[in-house]
Amino acid sequence: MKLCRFQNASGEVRVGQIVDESSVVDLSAAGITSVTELLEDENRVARVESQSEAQPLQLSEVTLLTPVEQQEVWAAGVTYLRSKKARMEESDFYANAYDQVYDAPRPEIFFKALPEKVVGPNEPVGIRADSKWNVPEPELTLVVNSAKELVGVSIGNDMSSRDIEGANLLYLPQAKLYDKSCAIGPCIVTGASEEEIRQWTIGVEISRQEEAVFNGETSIDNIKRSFSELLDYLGRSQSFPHGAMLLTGTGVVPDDDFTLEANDKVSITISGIGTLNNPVITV
Ligand code: DO4
Ligand code: MG
Repeated sequence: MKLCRFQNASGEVRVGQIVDESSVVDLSAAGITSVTELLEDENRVARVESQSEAQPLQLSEVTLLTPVEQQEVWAAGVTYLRSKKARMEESDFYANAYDQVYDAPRPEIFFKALPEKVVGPNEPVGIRADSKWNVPEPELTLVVNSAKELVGVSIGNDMSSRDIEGANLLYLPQAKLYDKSCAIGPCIVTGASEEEIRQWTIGVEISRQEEAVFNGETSIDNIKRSFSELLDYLGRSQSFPHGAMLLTGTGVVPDDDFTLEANDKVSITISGIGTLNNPVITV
């Protein structure tokens, strides 16, 4: 089941079920007004299916929004070998930290974004004005409810300033968390098991003036740690009254001579979910 938030032609925000590539069913007639509330409900499948006869809207007539409402957004790091290698290369003095965290029992997990810093489909993601080396990080995003149960997955972009991150590990929050530094969408897929999700691929294409300037893809199965392991550490000693999102790390990193520019377009595709498209601006 693909759940989304959208704005209809009258400007009202609704929760919907994407039923095929071009249509979405407005779930407000089933009393569903928030994604968060639906993810709390054990009977969500039946509630959504109660609208299966409803007349769908064309996706082209609505504006998809990020599915993030009040959830905290966190991110795991150095969960793919590719990420470990890239980080060790960018950081002369701290390479050892990345090497060690890849194999350590405790994963790297950091706070990524407040909901107001998260953008949705087709909204601009930001590159920092004080950074010279910026990349998108395409990441499978785990969605948990307030019971810390995995209730869905989405697509995330952990926008990162590699020069700031590489200059000093203590600058990580500045490299990772600023206006428009995270995109999540276009929907939340519920009901898929970890085994199924691990069969999916994740890829990114970056285009500049309509020309592709970077393409890369990997398998979700290359994530070193299990989803339950990541969620276990995320949920230790903290509660999430509205649920949370956890980006699971990147396995696709452009070569070191690549940096994003304003007006580039970033398209991240996860085979079982869809595509998240965002233009780039300087913030
Ligand atoms: O430690 C730096 C960040 C790692 C990260 O964001 C990733 O591996 O995706
Ligand atoms: Mg990342």
